[in-house]
Amino acid sequence: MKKTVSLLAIAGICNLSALAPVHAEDAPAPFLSDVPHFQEEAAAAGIDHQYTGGWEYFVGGGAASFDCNGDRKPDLMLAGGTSPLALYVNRSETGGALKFEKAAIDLPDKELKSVLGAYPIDIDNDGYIDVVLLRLGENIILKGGPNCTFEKANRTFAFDGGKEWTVAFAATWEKDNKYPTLAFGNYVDRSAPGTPFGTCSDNVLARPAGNDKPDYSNPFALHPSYCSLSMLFTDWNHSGQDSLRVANDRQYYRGGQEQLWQVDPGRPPRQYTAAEGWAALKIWGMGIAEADPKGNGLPEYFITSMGDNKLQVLDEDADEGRPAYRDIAYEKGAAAYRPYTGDDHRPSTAWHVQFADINNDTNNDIFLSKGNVEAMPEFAASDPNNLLLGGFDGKFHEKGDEAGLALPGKGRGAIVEDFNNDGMLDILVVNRMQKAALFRNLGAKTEWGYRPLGNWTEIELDNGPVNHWGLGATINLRAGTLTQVQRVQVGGGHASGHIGFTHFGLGVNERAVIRVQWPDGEWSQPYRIFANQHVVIKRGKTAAQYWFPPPAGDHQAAK
Ligand SMILES: [Ca+2]
Ligand SMILES: [Ca+2]
Ligand SMILES: [Ca+2]
Ligand SMILES: [Ca+2]
Repeated sequence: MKKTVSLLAIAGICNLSALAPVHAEDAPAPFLSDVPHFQEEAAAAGIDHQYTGGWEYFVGGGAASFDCNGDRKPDLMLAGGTSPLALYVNRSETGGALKFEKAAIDLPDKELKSVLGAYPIDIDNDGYIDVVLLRLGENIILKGGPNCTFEKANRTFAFDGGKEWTVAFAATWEKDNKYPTLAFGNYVDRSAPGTPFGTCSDNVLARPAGNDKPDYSNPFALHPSYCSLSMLFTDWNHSGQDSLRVANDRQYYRGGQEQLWQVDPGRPPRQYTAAEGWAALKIWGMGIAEADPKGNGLPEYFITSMGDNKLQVLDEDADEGRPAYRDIAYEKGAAAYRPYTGDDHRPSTAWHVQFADINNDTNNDIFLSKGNVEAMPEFAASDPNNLLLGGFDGKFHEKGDEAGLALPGKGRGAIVEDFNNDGMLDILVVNRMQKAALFRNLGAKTEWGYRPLGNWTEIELDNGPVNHWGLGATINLRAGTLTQVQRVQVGGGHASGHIGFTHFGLGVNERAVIRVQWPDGEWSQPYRIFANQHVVIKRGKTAAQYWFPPPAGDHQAAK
């Protein structure tokens, strides 16, 4: 009898271990912070938009978020594929329901179409944010003007938009340059023999010349290129010098891998090699984002893919100064390799990735957009977006379902942004062949309604007349005993980017101290600020300024 019991017990244990989760992320752990609750309100907000098209539009579907009319409310430009590019001007009241008004873009109908992605950046330093449109065919630089007007500036900026299939973009101001360096990531070359497999167009690095206006007439081909879907200028080794990280789609390249290019001023770019520590990684690279949770200037990278995603950290066992990375996605609970809800257990397909403190508890969170490429049978057809909330246990906790984000859709590009200036980040997701979703963050759900999440601050930088928005600047924020670091960047994600306020969660802290490392490396003085305010930091000024959004009901200011 005793023997039987123990055998059963052993059998039970064996069965349990056979069923036991292989990865730590499956083990439930208590999550002690607030879970934000989102309400989908695209239709009510006036956004009626789809990203459409055939094979060439399986990828892309991006969005740009930036202020085009000077009211500091982020406006939206959404890629439409075979549908036209759409501009939505933000009319949301502070803390209220999200509201957008569709506005015209003065471009021929043909040029409004075939847009895959959009990134905002003030290329010519005139104070109006311009938009780089990534297209199937000629890429277009839209020069911004007053009151959300735009004009095509390819000729003005001596920019050749090419005819490639462009999905990726990143920009940086190289040392002492007046204008930004632009990197374009191209996908399959559809005109090459044998296409689509093994026929990737070269990516392009466009460095600026010109003094009165930018001149991009001398682009550099980044060869070899491997069907890129995302790029990010990043100072991976804390050298003060950006490199270019590229995510590539193994579906179409042959003999390719993920890439890191050394981009030193005045010198041709050069790929980091295996001899230097760069390890070949072959994934379906769709999107990149970086964060610096240790605050040591050595970023971690999230790279989206099909199946398991990657969270890379510099390998501490490798020699210093070598770009050798270790994947910690599983140990951190961030692999997000299959749907976390519903009954479709096939692997996921992830696209946009963004780090942000979405519940304002001071821990960095991750938003991932997801959706099947089209109807790939090996991958989940119902594939909800992820909200991975950072826990005080150092791990990420899947809360997309509880947060109200697990709606059906075919996510592509996305924007995580505070659209109604209430200090809580909202989320826009562009869906393929389905309507875009707009999620308003209502705060933490309680028995009596919603209460605000933790404290927060949103910081806008003014770096001066050149690179006004301070791309490449690092914001260090100390609150209590905690330091948080964020870098101001345009690039990465999936075909989507934003310029504007940088958001920080402050938890229970009621004040914080900010220091900015400006793009040229100079450190600002410390600025002391109070929580729950919008802050503008002008380079060289001794005090930070507050910006107060118009109170709800103030229609005068919402003009
Ligand atoms: Ca605006
Ligand atoms: Ca401009
Ligand atoms: Ca958080
Ligand atoms: Ca908000």
